[in-house]
Amino acid sequence: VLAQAALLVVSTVAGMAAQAANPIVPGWYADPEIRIFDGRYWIYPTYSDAAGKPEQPPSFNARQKRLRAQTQLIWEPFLKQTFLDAFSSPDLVHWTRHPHVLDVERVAWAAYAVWAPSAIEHHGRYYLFFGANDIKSNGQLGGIGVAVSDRPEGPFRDALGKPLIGEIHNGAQPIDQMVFKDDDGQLYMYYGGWKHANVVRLAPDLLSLLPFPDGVTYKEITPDPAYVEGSFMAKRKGVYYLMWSEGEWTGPDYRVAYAMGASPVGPFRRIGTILEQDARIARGAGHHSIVNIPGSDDWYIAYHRRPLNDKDGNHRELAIDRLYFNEDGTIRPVTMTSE
Ligand code: FUB
Repeated sequence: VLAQAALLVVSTVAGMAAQAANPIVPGWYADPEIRIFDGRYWIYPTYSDAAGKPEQPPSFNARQKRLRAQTQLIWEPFLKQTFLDAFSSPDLVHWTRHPHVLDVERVAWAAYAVWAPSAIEHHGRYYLFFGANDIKSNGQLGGIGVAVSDRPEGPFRDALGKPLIGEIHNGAQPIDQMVFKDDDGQLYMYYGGWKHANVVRLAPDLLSLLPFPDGVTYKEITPDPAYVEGSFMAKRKGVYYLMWSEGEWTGPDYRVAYAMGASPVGPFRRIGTILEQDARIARGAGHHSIVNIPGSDDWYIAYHRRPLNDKDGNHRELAIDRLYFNEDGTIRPVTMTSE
């Protein structure tokens, strides 16, 4: 299913093999964001292994103990999620792992639950926005951070020494950020869990927020009561597509829905779902991103899903499938594949 991409990508690599299998890489990963940097595809996912059972809590090192005290959590299933790997490919078929592009050891305020990175190139530097610490309420340490590198494979260094967004605005949990550059160069960041989505404008340094002309910094854009998390923005033929995940993140019905709008800040009109479980292949398919093959109108969706027989909520794997638009700009339901 991915073979055509090898022919179309603006890459110097030619004649790649024809078959790619889903999952695209071994191991537990989730929340993949797919990007193109210098003619190469990049995927930045969450490392998604589980920490163990509540009755058998893992041991903490001194740094984790100190940070856990600040985040007020007793036990967390996300304690192994302390780093981010990235994957790169010339053709969407052959993937190279880039281990530990970000590690909490290099982020003073982050301890675990390092989630859902969003990467963007800006004036020759690479910015990696990430969530950490899974904060539960205001006053706890955690939120959305930003790290910088001269290369897409990192290592990324925390740029602020604290979260860029560490508080709850409009009821939105500060996770699942996605940075989008519009055609006029303005950078927006979409984010939010707990059934609320916000959009903010990034200042030109990408390290601070720029209020909107109406003075509001955090604009709520929750597109639908079913919205849960994992917002993603794409633009095609002048139309803005706000996409997100619905359902329980550990459940089989986790899915992807989308809305369309004429502006990056909405209003957005919900159209429907585009990715759902397939009882023959995998369940819990969600938290996605999409990519356009340069020079074409061919699109792919990267997402995570659960193997049919795996019971651990954190065990998710990465897949890529084709995404097709209809003539009227709506999106066809994705056919999940194993290859
Ligand atoms: O991977 C950790 C969390 O699970 C993400 O932030 C959510 O979107 C869900 O996929």
